[in-house]
Amino acid sequence: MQRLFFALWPEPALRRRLFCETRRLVRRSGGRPVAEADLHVTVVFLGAVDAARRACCEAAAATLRPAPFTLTLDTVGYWPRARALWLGATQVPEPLPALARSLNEALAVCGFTPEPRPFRPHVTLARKVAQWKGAPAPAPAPIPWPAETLCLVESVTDPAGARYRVLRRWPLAGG
Ligand code: 2AM
Repeated sequence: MQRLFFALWPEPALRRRLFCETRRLVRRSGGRPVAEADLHVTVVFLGAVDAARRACCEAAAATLRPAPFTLTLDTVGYWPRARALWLGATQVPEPLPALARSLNEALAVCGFTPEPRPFRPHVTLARKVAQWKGAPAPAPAPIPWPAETLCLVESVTDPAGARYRVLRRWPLAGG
């Protein structure tokens, strides 16, 4: 079994920028930083999947013709229950929730039921953040993310926490 999810994965230059421009914020949060290499936006979380189901998920992803879009990350938030500090977008471009919806629909044939909670695209920056009041650290300047691929990612849990590995990519080409 593998623990899998679909995600947007930043290219190295964007990943660097996301990491550098949020470093001060993360330090102030007192939480455990997400490693630069692990920054991402989850589109659909799958959980533990065996080889046959993984093949089904890959076939499902290949049926999509998602449109490309730019996600502008311009806001910082904190979820107390998850104790997570995250970067998000005040304006989510419609092709992103449309991608999550169509992927969820395509995955139904593989036996998945869609996540009932509303889709809140975000980049988790730090975990185990005990408390976050926002001030005095301002949000970083807006960071545009031109999304060009959908990725299937494996989450590998080790004693230091989860690390991620991109397994496959599909272009967002539209049409
Ligand atoms: P998070 O960053 O907000 O924790 C791998 O775990 C990725 O899938 C993370 O980005 C995580 O979001 C997301 N995810 C969504 N639903 C999840 C769930 N039920 N369990 C674990 N991770 C989940």
